[in-house]
Amino acid sequence: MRVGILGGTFDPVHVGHLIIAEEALSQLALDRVLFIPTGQPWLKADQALSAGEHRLKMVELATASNPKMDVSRIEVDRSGPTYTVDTLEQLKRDLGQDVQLYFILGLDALEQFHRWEQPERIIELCELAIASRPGFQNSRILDEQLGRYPKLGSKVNFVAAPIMDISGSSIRLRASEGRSIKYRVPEAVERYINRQGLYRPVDSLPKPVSLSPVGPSAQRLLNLSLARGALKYGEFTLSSGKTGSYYFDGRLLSLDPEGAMLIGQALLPLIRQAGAQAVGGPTLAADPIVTAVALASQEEGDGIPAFIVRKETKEHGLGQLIEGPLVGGSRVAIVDDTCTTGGSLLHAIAAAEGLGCSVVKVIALLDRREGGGDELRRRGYDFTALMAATPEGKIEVVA
Ligand code: DND
Repeated sequence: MRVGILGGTFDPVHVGHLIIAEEALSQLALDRVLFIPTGQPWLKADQALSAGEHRLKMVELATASNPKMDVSRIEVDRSGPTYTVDTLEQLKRDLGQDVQLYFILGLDALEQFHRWEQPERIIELCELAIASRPGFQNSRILDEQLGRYPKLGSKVNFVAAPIMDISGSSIRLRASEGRSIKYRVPEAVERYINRQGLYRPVDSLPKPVSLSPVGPSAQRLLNLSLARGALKYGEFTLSSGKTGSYYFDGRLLSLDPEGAMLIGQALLPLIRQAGAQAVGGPTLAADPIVTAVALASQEEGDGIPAFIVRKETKEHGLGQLIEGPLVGGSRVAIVDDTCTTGGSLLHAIAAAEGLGCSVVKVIALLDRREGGGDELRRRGYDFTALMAATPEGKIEVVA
């Protein structure tokens, strides 16, 4: 089997990418092309990047109508800097050693090839399919790389493609200036960018209203947790079977009148600062929390509606996963009482994103520091906890 790989940041994917993939498919008689959005493009570490899930979704939308184009999330799901060599090794393992891989890349990417991790190994693992880009002279760039890696000579295939001066950065710039990106990206991608508010100029985003400091409210919440028995130290067996040095029952805090008030006061500034238009979370733990935020916002005059995410889709009625007055396409904050592995938060995030919402903030009252917070941040979400567990098993205020 002959498989083309088109790796890229895809922020956003555009017609330049789709055309080189299509040309590689036909000119190199490939069976299919796999688009692989990068997780952490380490050579672009100084650039702000849209969340991996957004970039992945845009590529899915762009390629959905072509049965020979697929999308892989292996790089978005892999932690640490993204190295192509790791991806190629994994694809060889997954697809079988007999698969012939063609890594498709533009000349600008080839110019940087010597800076990549283990270029020699990459040359062993795949062939290169090189498409021309404006401003880059084929021969100079190739000669330079051949000088460094003579073995590249037998691995290079050129793909003739119309030269298009189009790039992710130019599309981001146009979108941020409110200029049209129509026809530069597929229609579904354009709609997604608009709906999610990607690349929008910062000053068009909702402004934070009054910002009260979060730390003192979080400290009062911690004190109240101890006073109400919501937080207890000792030796406990948790539902997972593991033992722990503390026990936290968020319900004893969020259903306590003072606790609910403090939760609203602590979360509201964070939610406003992120420009969220609604706040939701996974039932049951988040139910009183989102209500507390909605109430606090109403008291300050700019009611932020709440919504609840069911564990499973309702069998009757509209079969909906989300309850409440959430408007599809809104900017939302997702909250929960605790974050352990992040599963419930990710479920609620997926539900909101399924309605075209963009998740601009994720908050937990307590981060147990068992990987969930790191996973959320790795996926590009802006995660904040009010309190977190220390390595010694104590709880401290971190907001
Ligand atoms: P880019 O960030 O340049 O992708 O990344 C290209 C690939 O290189 C990804 O798979 C990276 O993981 C890999 N890489 C980069 C750096 C280091 C390492 C690996 C490492 O292993 O250490 P873009 O989203 O900017 O573009 C995607 C591809 O499409 C590129 O090959 C680019 O040249 C090409 N392209 C065009 N080709 C023709 N006409 C146009 C193009 N716009 C983009 N208008």
